[in-house]
Amino acid sequence: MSQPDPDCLFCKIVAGDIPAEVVSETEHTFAFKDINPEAPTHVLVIPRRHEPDIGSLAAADPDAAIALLNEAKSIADQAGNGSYRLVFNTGADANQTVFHCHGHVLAGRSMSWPPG
Ligand code: D5M
Repeated sequence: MSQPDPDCLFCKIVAGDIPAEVVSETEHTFAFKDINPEAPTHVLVIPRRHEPDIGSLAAADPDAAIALLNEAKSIADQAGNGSYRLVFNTGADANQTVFHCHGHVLAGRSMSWPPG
């Protein structure tokens, strides 16, 4: 099992050291509302273990990666009509700013494509 990163914002949220609006907790995942919501539903679903991105998580702990995808769907199902966007910004050029894997669950409004 990987250790929490003491410098990681999202590890601190999982540990309860930084407050968050918690949406769900499971064995492998932790979900909370994004502090800067871009849609009526904007929830971050993260693995409890510290991995920098979804590819690293899938390689290191496939069960946790699958659990994260299942939890994202569960949150989206509660949000509305079945339409949602699940985004994993990966790498600085893709606008990843927190390097603890997280999926953005966005729902509750119509969306355009491509993203900016
Ligand atoms: O997304 C990182 C996301 O993390 C961004 O949408 C803001 C959100 N964020 C940052 N700090 C917090 C706290 N403290 N609570 C809730 N949400 C937070 P990225 O894909 O890395 O750009």
